[in-house]
Amino acid sequence: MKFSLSLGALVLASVVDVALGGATYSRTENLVGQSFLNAFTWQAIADPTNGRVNYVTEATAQADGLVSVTSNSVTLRADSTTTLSASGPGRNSFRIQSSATYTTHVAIFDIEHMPQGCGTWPAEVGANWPNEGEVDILEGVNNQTPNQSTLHTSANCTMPTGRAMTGTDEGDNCDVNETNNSGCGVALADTNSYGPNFNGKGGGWYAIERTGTYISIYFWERGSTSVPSEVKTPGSTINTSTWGTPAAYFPSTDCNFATHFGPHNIVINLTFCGDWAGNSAVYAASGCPSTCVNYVNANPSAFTNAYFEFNSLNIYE
Ligand SMILES: *[C@@H]1O[C@H](CO)[C@@H](O)[C@H](O)[C@H]1NC(C)=O
Ligand SMILES: *[C@@H]1O[C@H](CO)[C@@H](O)[C@H](O)[C@H]1NC(C)=O
Ligand SMILES: *[C@@H]1O[C@H](CO)[C@@H](O)[C@H](O)[C@H]1NC(C)=O
Ligand SMILES: *[C@@H]1O[C@H](CO)[C@@H](O)[C@H](O)[C@H]1NC(C)=O
Ligand SMILES: *[C@@H]1O[C@H](CO)[C@@H](O)[C@H](O)[C@H]1NC(C)=O
Ligand SMILES: CC(=O)N[C@H]1CO[C@H](CO)[C@@H](O)[C@@H]1O
Repeated sequence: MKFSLSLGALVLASVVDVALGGATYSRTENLVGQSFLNAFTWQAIADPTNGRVNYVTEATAQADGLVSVTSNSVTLRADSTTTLSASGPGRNSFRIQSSATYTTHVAIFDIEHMPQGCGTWPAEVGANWPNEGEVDILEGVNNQTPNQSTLHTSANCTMPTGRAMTGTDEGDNCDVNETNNSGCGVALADTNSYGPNFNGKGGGWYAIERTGTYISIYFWERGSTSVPSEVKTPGSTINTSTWGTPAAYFPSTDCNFATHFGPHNIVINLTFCGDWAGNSAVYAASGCPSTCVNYVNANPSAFTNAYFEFNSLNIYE
């Protein structure tokens, strides 16, 4: 299974209130419950990553109980009751994309639960992929590492070594062509940032800050004493220079951001198997049984915990 919380590109750009070097921002969206859901559109499309998945419409998701909303949460899940025919479509799941696009911005995701289980994967992206870039804020597979944040770009975008971040540099070349789609990833240091550990803690906060000269990813687990109060209880303004060292830091030193990153939509998706999670070596290393596709077809109850629960999404520009 594989799920993503990504920012990629599509259309417009709302702008902007930036100060230099760590910045202050004003809130433009406070998305909770129904307003969170309303900010996204459902994409019942073929999975670009070739997963054993069937992305459904919002109407189908509602009818099948794959989406639920309360006054303070949104839950998005995959089907966990249907045994699939090998010759039929994949497991029903969700792929939603923000209607708005973002350039310079901060997004704070308060996440209670993320998909876990054998065969899962989450992502943000740009339309004209990879030419407008993609930032995978959170991406993981099969309960396993990598729990990483990654940039995917066109050619001539690299990251310097020795960056000021708490995560571990997993590769400096962001060019998808030269890295077989891997891009430049940073493994997060906090072992509670992903999978069952994350869920056991009651989740936490992921945040992205994108400016004209850097992209930073922050993570704080629930209960952390270092989570800034303006992240824990989002208000009308934030000042990211008070947030400490980011988990992952991607500066524009050797990457022209203007030519590598366009306006990005937020994409939240959950797929099974496919290019990464279903890769036989990756799948075998995760200790999951059978082959990925057979497992996904035959074991609906294994996907009971394949869900995202979001408490809120606050956007600042
Ligand atoms: C989510 O969608 C983005 C954009 O298409 C893609 O790059 C990413 O791999 C997808 N992740 C999953 C889990 O489908
Ligand atoms: C893709 O990368 C290969 C090297 O891995 C290079 O030879 C080729 O020119 C690149 N193609 C493009 C379109 O950048
Ligand atoms: C943001 O925080 C930094 C670091 O504490 C501080 O120097 C700066 O004055 C703050 N900016 C604003 C507008 O409050
Ligand atoms: C690569 O990017 C640098 C700036 O980061 C620029 O100076 C250089 O001309 C670019 N090279 C190519 C081949 O586009
Ligand atoms: C590139 O990735 C594909 C699919 O993820 C994989 O099948 C292939 O072996 C990889 N190629 C290289 C050279 O690593
Ligand atoms: C939860 C988890 O898998 N954490 C891992 C994140 O990545 C780092 C670096 O690869 C590992 O050391 C952690 O164990």
